[in-house]
Amino acid sequence: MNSVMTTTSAAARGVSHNGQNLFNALRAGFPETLDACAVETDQGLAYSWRDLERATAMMANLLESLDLPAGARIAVQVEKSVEAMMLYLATLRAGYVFLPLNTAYKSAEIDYFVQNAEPSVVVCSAANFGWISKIAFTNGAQHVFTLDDDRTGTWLQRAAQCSDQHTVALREADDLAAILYTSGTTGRSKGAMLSHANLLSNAQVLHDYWDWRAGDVLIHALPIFHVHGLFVALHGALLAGSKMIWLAKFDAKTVLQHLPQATVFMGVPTLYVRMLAEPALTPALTGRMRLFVSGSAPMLLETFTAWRERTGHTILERYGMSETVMLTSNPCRQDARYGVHGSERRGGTVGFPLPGVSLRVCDEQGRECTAGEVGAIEVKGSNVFCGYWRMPEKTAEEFTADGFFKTGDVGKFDADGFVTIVGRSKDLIISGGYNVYPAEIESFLNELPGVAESAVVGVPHPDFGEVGVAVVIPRNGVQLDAASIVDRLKSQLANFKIPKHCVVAAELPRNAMGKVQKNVLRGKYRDLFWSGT
Ligand code: MLC
Ligand code: AMP
Repeated sequence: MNSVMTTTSAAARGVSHNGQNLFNALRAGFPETLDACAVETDQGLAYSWRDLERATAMMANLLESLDLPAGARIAVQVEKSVEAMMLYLATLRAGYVFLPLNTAYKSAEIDYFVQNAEPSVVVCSAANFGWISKIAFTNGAQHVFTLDDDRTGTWLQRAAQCSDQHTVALREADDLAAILYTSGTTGRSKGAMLSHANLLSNAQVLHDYWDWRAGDVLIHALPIFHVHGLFVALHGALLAGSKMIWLAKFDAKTVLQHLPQATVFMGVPTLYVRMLAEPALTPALTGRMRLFVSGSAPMLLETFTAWRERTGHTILERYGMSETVMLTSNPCRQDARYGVHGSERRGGTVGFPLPGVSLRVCDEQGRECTAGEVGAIEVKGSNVFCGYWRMPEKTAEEFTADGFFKTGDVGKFDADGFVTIVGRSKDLIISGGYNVYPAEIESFLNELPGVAESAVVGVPHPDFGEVGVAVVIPRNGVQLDAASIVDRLKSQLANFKIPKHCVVAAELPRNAMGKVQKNVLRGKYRDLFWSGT
């Protein structure tokens, strides 16, 4: 019998737990019958809630046996697997700080993160052990383990020797649970420090706002190194004691196959675009589903509308970021704060500020805008992070005098209270839900031999929403070849950051002040991949 169908989760029942460790709250969400299926994978594996309990205990005991300093960072760059998810939970359980890294990152990127975060433990795939362990040990890590997506690796070998009984480490609300690196508009990435309270408060708000319930089944198709897959999706399912259908990688056909067994799906807009391209997507297939969530990047109104026409379901769009977890959401059920509009999911908007989140839109003078006026989005709440790792000045710059975090997003409220994001003040490209900072790509381009300067801009793309285009200016008398420039970048940067088009040009357009006019470049290349918007 599947207990998630028959029992109310402990979190929903309000069972109390000791201490402020986020793991305790997630564990309290497990159903009473621990033998029920918690995770079913696309490889045909099944894990019970007891498996999650025991494996996280063993892994937490392994971490504790390593005699790590308080607040030690556990950096993890591994392919998605249930064991990798357990490693995250075990890190919480043992009271250390989880540092997930995108599997696409290459050595220059990993080198920076490891130097900056100084993790005590690094876990990587066996294939990358050589170069990653070198970086790790050079930067003071005490332990490097391997973990692969076929349930092998030294991490599991060592954990298998540990006891499956473990007392959850006591942690205060403000103690760090995770550091998520997020690129900067200038300079290098910054580590956003998230506490147990940041993550738990947001997870509890979403549990309620999205009406998670016994019997929910989540299709988990997102990577687990970013907020969306690691926190929003995973915490939601665990708090509700909901079974997860665990896909190692997003594939539209595989998701469609599993839709009839599921009730909740979360994705970035690219995932919806790809599923809409499948003729098999029909209302019959989505009959059991109750909630489709989209976020991390803007969803086009035409995708929102097409989804409703094809499936009969209205996508719930929400907005968040690494520094704040979730900020706004369209309603799942009636939101009493918004009267007649309180149950409407309005396409093109990201909905209402979540309960407990103060969100304001301000003009350049810091005055709060009225409905319809566009300004900078600023936020406050228990979900807002504790600052950037070892960057107190940068942290201070990003907060207003009255304690609001400056998101770098530009938006407006409408008269009914819905928030719309209309742009970004930060120079950022969001491609398939991943953030790409032009400044970072330009700094790599500018280091290449023969390059005088460069500019990277985002242009519309039918699949990824937005992709980068690089314009490169050679030094006097140098012949540059766009294809070999791209090859050089590929050897140094994560693949999703590589501009999808590279042009060698004589000069960059500049204004009277000498500033590069990126808007001119955006206009010039905007129809390169798609003229649909
Ligand atoms: C892959 N590629 C991308 C890309 N993903 N290019 C640009 N943008 C992307 N996002 C390129 C690769 O470089 C490669 O190119 C080719 O596509 C195939 O790679 P792949 O790995 O096989 O791609 P695929 O599996 O199709 O991945 C696409 C995707 C993936 C959309 C499934 O990008 C994805 O899972 N995105 C979700 C990201 C996410 O979870 N974001 C949440 C951030 S949290 P080549 O040339 O090398 O062959 C956040 C806060 C919030 O933002 O609010 O949630
Ligand atoms: P990250 O730093 O990876 O967490 O990305 C956060 C950024 O993604 C936000 O600051 C927004 O610019 C963007 N974002 C997240 N959700 C949405 C959304 N629903 N619509 C538009 N932009 C979004």
